[in-house]
Amino acid sequence: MIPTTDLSADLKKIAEKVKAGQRITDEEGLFLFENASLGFVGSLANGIKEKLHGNKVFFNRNFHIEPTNVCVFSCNFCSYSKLYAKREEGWELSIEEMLNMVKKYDGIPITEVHIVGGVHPKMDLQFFADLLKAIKSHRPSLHIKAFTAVEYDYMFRKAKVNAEEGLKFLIAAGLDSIPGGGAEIFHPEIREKICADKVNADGWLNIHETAHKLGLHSNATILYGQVEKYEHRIDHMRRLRELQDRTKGFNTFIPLKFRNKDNDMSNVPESTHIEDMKMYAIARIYLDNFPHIKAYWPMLGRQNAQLSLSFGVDDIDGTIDDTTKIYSMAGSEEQSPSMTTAELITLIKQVHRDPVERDTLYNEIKNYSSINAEVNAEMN
Ligand code: V47
Ligand code: SF4
Repeated sequence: MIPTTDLSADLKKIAEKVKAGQRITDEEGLFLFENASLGFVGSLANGIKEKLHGNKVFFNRNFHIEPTNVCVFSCNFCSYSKLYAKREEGWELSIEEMLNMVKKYDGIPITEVHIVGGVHPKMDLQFFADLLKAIKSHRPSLHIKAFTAVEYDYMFRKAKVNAEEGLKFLIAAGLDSIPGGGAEIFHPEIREKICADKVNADGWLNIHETAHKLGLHSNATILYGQVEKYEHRIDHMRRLRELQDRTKGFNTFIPLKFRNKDNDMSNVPESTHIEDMKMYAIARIYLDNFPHIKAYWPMLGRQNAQLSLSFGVDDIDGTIDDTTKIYSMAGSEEQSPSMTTAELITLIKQVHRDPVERDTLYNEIKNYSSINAEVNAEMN
């Protein structure tokens, strides 16, 4: 698109393209970030969301295990590993301790465990394969979504295996899919400033591409609202859109708002709520080949998660237990994130959407639109 001096005519052209189901260019994406009102992008994004998923909003029943906050890397935005470095709070869980966390959910109808943490020099490929095996042999039907590309890159290099060999080894042990963390911002100019020493963009994308080729699905994130510019957000999403064109392996895109408490970037102000909604909306518009856009409520807070459902978001993740520390330590609204299924359903219904419980791969488990959350005992 060649911008003219007539802003509203240029925006109208983009709107026509989007409504016709056409892909927008990088220049048009940037133009939206720089010139479009929140209402404009919100309405386009909501139109796409409703075309794809109607009035449905997805959630799942999951819990998190964070094996450790010890980390060999030193991302400047990370409050989590910082506390360990200052000897203020650190943990390293054994396989037995993590298995006991899984056992706590015996008889409770959760469908997913999400495992992610710091990169501990002693927790290696074999340790994690043993962990996956232990969980699978205790509860074979539990979907294991585990480890970011950052953790894989380190454990595979240490074990001297390539991505394909390492992933095959973990799939044999019980790995089912890969979460979206560690992507941050791919552009080297920003990556160098915020997380110089961990896997770069090509390494992150290669691990996800290899996983997709082996039949796994994965998610992708962006850490926005820190020192990046709009052009870096577009660059990030372009790399993901290109990979998705090749593999179709991504399920969902998750914008993660930078939180600034107790980390080395505390001087960087956090983005406004308006900026947050704009990020969701433009992600929904630009990433035309991603089936889902997720708002991670423990980081955004409940009300903003509700608001995001009018800005292109169709998924608000799950009933995460308070084992998730990466955000509470960085200053999110949710200091002890946990919601019952009934609370999640009520949250979605309050904004007149239809709550649908899904599994990790977005197979629908139950539509709660005509079920009264408060009186349904089986939901907690
Ligand atoms: O990669 C760390 C982020 C991510 C901060 O795939 C921060 O379903 C904001 O990726 N401010 C890990 N963000 C969490 C993650 C995730 C979460 C929920 C669902 C899924 C999924 C994936 O947390 C890291 C990093 O980008 N993070 N510190 C911070 N101060
Ligand atoms: Fe380590 Fe992840 Fe924190 Fe970076 S964001 S320091 S890789 S725990």
